[in-house]
This record gives sequence, structure tokens and C-alpha cells, in this order.
Amino acid sequence: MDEKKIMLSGIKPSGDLTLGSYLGAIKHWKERADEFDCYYFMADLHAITVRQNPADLRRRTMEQLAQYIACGLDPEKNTLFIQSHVHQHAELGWVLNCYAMFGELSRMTQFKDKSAKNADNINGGLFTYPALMAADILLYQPDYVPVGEDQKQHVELTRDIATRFNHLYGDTFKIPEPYISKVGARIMSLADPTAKMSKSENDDPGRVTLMDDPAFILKQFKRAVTDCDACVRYDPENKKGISNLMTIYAATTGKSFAEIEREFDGQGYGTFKTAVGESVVELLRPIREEAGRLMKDKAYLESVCKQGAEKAGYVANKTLRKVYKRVGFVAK
Ligand code: ATP
Ligand code: LTN
Repeated sequence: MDEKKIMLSGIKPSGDLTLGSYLGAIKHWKERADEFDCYYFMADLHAITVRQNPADLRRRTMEQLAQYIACGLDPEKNTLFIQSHVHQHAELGWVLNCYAMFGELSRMTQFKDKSAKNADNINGGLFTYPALMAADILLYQPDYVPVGEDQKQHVELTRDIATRFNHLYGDTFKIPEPYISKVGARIMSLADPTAKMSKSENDDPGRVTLMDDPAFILKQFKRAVTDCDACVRYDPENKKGISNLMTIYAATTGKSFAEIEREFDGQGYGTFKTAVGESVVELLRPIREEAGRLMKDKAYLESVCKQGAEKAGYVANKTLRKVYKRVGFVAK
């Protein structure tokens, strides 16, 4: 029998998961659980590259696990774990730091964006973040890494680091492919359609999180920034707000842009915004309810991440041992 292909991805517990995290990433993870051997984790080591309140980080990490499961990731079919529970991430991260070039790291857009937003805390971890991300990925030898558009550059750097290492020491890492959806790979803020909807920007008034209640979600969509042309037409250059709403509606209903244009032909933006808001409310309702229920079952969540870390640790250790041997470390 052919071995299953491997898929892996992670999200930082740096804020509440948003509609962007769901449509750009998680939605695609769960669609593949039967076909692939899947690993999904809470990237807490990455979260501290930006200052976090310890109590909030701890709570959010467990909430994120509850939300993964509520989104449809069955812990029996997917390996769900907390990044810091598998120490091999930090260890391989260090090694790969020595194979990631200063020039490459300097070109990363996420580093440039985050340093501009956190000018008082441009720490070494923020800069070397992509080497740790490369370790997260390469430890599991995955075929695909499902992420939103903003992470493509990091996955490409991972490929470059892996190729460099393989050239120096012989085949060690499988070269992974980014897996980016056609619709929903970049959901923009409802308040500023030129900026990505981001979960850690507490001041982003245009966010919708997975745990928001229906009344708030509808309000967010009603006040979404659009234009004054009153025509529902997909034009991401000139009509960024409407195109973003169309992308969300397409992703939640499965309709094409042409179908959406026909459906709202001759109707004002008010009707369209309400329809998009309602589709999101219905999409998120079962997730919010199930996550709320799971969050009360701490013992279950702890058992899931314990089991996940054991399984992930076993796989990660095999790769790390191989790497240590290749670079010349003395075996224990
Ligand atoms: P932060 O604001 O803390 O940097 P983030 O939401 O940008 O958080 P993550 O939450 O770690 O970053 O990203 C999780 C996954 O969700 C990644 O694959 C990312 O590409 C995807 N993602 C995040 N925001 C969006 C968005 N607005 N549209 C599409 N995909 C997104
Ligand atoms: N860098 C990602 C989160 C992340 C990740 C990963 C994604 C950390 N490690 C490994 C995919 C694979 C982000 O900022 N969104």
C-alpha cells in the first residue's frame, strides 16, 4: 500500500482565531484529513517573538486547540499538538539558523511588517523566525504546507534552506510545497481592505473572530468599508472592499464571482452586506458552540495535546537524529 502524503501547518496563539485564519488555512486543513497524514500545531514558540501576556498565552493556546477541533479537525485522524511540547522544534530551529542567510532573513516581509509595528521590540527571534518555521516543517517531511498567501515567502525560504542542506550533506529533507487556496488566501480587514485581517492587531476594528456573537458579526459586516459606486462587481484593483466581501461570500457559499454579481445585480450594498454577514454567522455558529463546549472539558483537551505531542515527538526525533548525525554531532 502507498504511504499517505503528509500535510503540516501551524498558527500562532497570538490572538483569537479570525475568519481569515479559518478561510485562509483551517478550512483547507480539515478537507484533507482522510487523504493525508496531517500534523497541526499551536505555534507558541513563534508567538513570543511579539510580547505576550503569559496568562493570556496559556489560555489562548488551549482555546486554539478547542477551536481546531470545533472546526472539524478530528484528533483521531489529525495529530494536534503544542509546538513547545515537542522540543525537537527548538533544536532543529537552532541548527537551521546556521543555514539561513542574513540576506535571506532580511528580505522577509513579515519581519519588516512586524518590526515596523513593534519598533520597541525588534528582537533576534523575530528576525530568525523563518529558520524555526523551516524546522517546524522539515521535521515531519511533509509534502504540502497549507497556508494563507502571506506565508508563501516563508515556505519558499524553507525550500531553499532544505535544498542547501541536502546539497551539503546528501538527501535529508523532503522539499515541501506551499498549498494555497484560490479563494480566501488573503482575507482583508473589514475596516481597511488594503490590510490583511490579522488576529493580533487588537486595534483592528475590522476583525471577525471565530468566537464573536452573531449580532456583532452582522454589525461588523454592515459597517464594512466599501466604495460609493453601489455596484457589486469583482474588481480587486479599484473596488477592494467589495471584492473582499465577495471573496468571503464565495468562500462561505461556494458561489462563483459571476453568480454573486448576478444575485445582487441592481441591489444596493446594504442587501449584499447583510447577506455576507448572515453567511458568516451561519458558518461560524456551530464552530463557536462546539468550541465553547470543548473549552469546559479541560481534561479532554489535555489528553488530546499529550497524545499529539507523543506522536509528533516520535516523528520529529527521527529527523533530528538524522540531522545531528549529518552535521557531525557525536551520538549520545
Ligand atoms: P498575527 O496577526 O499574530 O501575525 P496571523 O493571523 O497573521 O497572526 P497566524 O495566525 O499565525 O498569523 O496565521 C495562521 C494561518 O492563517 C497562516 O497560514 C496564515 O497565512 C493564515 N491567515 C492569517 N490571516 C489570514 C487572512 N487574513 N487571510 C487568509 N489567510 C490568513
Ligand atoms: N509563520 C506562520 C505560523 C507558522 C507556520 C509554521 C505555518 C509557524 N510555523 C509551520 C506553517 C508551517 C504565521 O505567522 N502565520
